[in-house]
Amino acid sequence: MRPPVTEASHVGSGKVRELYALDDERLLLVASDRISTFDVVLPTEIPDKGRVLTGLSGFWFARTRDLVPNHLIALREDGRSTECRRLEMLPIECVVRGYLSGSGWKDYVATGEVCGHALPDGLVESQQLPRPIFTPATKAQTGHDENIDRATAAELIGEERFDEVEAIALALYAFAADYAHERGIILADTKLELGLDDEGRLVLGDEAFTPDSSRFWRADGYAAGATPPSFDKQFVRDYCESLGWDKTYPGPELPDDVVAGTRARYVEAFERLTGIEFDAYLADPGVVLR
Ligand code: Q0N
Repeated sequence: MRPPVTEASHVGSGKVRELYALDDERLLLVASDRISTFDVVLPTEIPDKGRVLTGLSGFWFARTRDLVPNHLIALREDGRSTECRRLEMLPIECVVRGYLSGSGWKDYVATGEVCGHALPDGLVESQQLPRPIFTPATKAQTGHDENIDRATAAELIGEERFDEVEAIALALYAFAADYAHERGIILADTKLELGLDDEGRLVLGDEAFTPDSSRFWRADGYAAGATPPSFDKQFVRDYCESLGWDKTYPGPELPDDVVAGTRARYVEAFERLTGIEFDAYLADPGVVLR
């Protein structure tokens, strides 16, 4: 993607986002319209996906700043770029799970535990946990993040910091999961990234409570014992499965109806969660911060 500011140097990229330096203290986080499924970035973009995710993150940052400060400085007029404070990111992914899915479910089946949390016997896939659990992971440079227990995470960030991070992550999840549930969406789990500011205070960075960083399920129709359809990516997954694609690069082009249906799901998630019309966000991204 072309740097949006010529003086800004590219400092990092994820599968679907880019990070540029604005100056010593500030970064620009740009969310593209790229979409990944089965860990592969597809050649077809979903129009406005990056704006939906940027708007949702801004919305949550504005509503959780009393729980923990965050890196947001400003949303740009393009709706997809966030000016943010430069942090020293912690070397762990801060994952909270309220439901048993993905790697949490896999680990439970194999060991009866997730990240050292012993869980009751007999849980089924996608079941709600007795209480949400903090399940940190390493940040893999390539391949998959690896779930780690308290002792391993504490080696990376220290015991005291671990306790602080766990409490913050659980409080953030509880807030967002309650909020989403009142609007018909289950926040099954979420991945947060925390960093330290120049005075050593914990600050929430990256994106927060977006469909890319979290598992969103429709509350109506939710049932434990299977994998609920993904709120946002189900059309894409179903289409990819129908092709018999082997899930290696390059992924398939998406037909127009799959693109349109998927864009509609992202916009629906935005509007249900924020209560704001997406067109109002496009006209003035600042609406999500008020
Ligand atoms: C940072 N990552 C995670 C975006 C996500 N505020 C910050 N200060 C310093 N570093 C980071 C942030 C933030 N956010 C976060 N990497 C660096 C991964 N990136 C990959 C590129 O897209």
